[in-house]
Amino acid sequence: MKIGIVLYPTYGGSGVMATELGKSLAKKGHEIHFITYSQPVRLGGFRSNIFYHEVAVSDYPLFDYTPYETVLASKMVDVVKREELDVLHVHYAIPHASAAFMAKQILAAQGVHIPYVTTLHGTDITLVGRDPSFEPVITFCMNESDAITAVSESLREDTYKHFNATKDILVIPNFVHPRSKTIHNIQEIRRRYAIDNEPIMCHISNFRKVKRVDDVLKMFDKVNQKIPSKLLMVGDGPERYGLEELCAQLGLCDRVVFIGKVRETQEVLEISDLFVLPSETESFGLAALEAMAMGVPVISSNTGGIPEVNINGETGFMSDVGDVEDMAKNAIYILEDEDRKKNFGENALARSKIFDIDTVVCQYEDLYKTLI
Ligand code: GMT
Repeated sequence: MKIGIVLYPTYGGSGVMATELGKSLAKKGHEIHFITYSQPVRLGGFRSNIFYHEVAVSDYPLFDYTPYETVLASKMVDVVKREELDVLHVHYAIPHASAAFMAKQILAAQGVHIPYVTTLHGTDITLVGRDPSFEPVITFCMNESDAITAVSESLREDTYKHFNATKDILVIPNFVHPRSKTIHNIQEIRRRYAIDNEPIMCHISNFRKVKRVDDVLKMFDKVNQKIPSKLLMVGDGPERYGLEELCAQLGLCDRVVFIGKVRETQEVLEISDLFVLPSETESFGLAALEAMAMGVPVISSNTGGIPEVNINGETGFMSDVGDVEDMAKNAIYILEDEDRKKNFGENALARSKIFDIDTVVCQYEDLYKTLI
C-alpha cells in the first residue's frame, strides 16, 4: 500500500508513534510518505520505502498567523496525486483531521477518492479539543473520517463523553519495539551521574503543565531523604525554568540533572532504576511503556489510560494525581530491595510485550485494507 502519514514532528508521543508506525510499515514493504513541517525527530536517516514531504510555511506580511492548515491541505492534495497514495492516516485531530477533510473534498472534485484515518492521541480530545473554539471542527472532521482510532479505551470513552462522535472508535494501542540493551559498560555510564549503588530515577516529557513535573521533584526529594539517589530530567518545555528554580529551593541541584531534549531515550532508560510519570492526564503514557520495554518499573499517577499500561503492584505503582507522598513511599518500596526491584523490572518488561510493535501494526494494516 502507499500510505500518507500526517504528524507533528516534535518531541511528543503522537509524533513518535506515527514515525515508528511508518518505519515499521515501510519495513514490511509499504511505501510511506510522511507529511509535516519539519523532519520528525525519530525518522533518522535514509531508508527504503520512506519519503518525507515538507510543508513549507512561509511568512506573508499580511498575516499575523500563518494558515498552516491550508498549506498542509494543499500539500496533501499534491502528494496524494503525485505519489498515487491509497490512504491517508492523520495523527492528532487538530488541525490534521480538518486538513485531511479539506484535501479529501478537493481531491473528490478532481475525481480522486482517498479514505483518511484519524488517530486520536489525547490532548487533542482531553485538553485542546474541549476548548469550545475547536469543538465544532473536531467533532465534524472526526465524524467525516473514514475511520477513527484511539490509543486507549480511556481515550475512546473520553471522546464519547465530550464529543458527539457518531462513528465507531476503534482502540489500537500504542506500541514499542522490543529492544535489547545497547550499553555494555553500564557501570561506567552510570558513574557519570551516580556513585555505585545510588539509584537513578528518570522522567521524560515535554515539561508541559499537564506532566506535573513539580511532582517529580517533590517525590524525588522525599525518596532522596531516605535513599540518596539521582534524578535525570529528560526533555524541555514551558515548565523547565520554574522547575530549575524549585530544584534550587529544595537544595537538590547536585542531585538532579537536566539533560534537555534527547532524540533517542533508550540509553537513559538503560541506566535508570525507576521511571516517574505523575501526569494530570495521560491518554496512554507512551514514555512509561518505553521505560517498561527497557525493564524499568514505573511510578505514575492513575489517570486516563495509564492503568491500561502500568499494572499497580506488578510493573510499578500508581497513585492519585498529586499524591507525592504515596508515590515516594512506593518508589522507596521498590528501590530498597534489590530483588524486589529486579522483579518489578522483569514484570514491566513482560507487560511491555503485549504492546509489541508487530502485533499492533497489523491492526493498522487491516484497517487500511478494509478502507481501500
Ligand atoms: O503528552 C504529550 O505531551 C504529547 C502528546 C502528543 O500528542 O504527542 O501525547 C499524547 O499522545 C501520546 C501518544 O499516543 C500518549 O502516549 C500520551 O499519553 C498523550 N498525552 C496526553 O494525553 C497528555
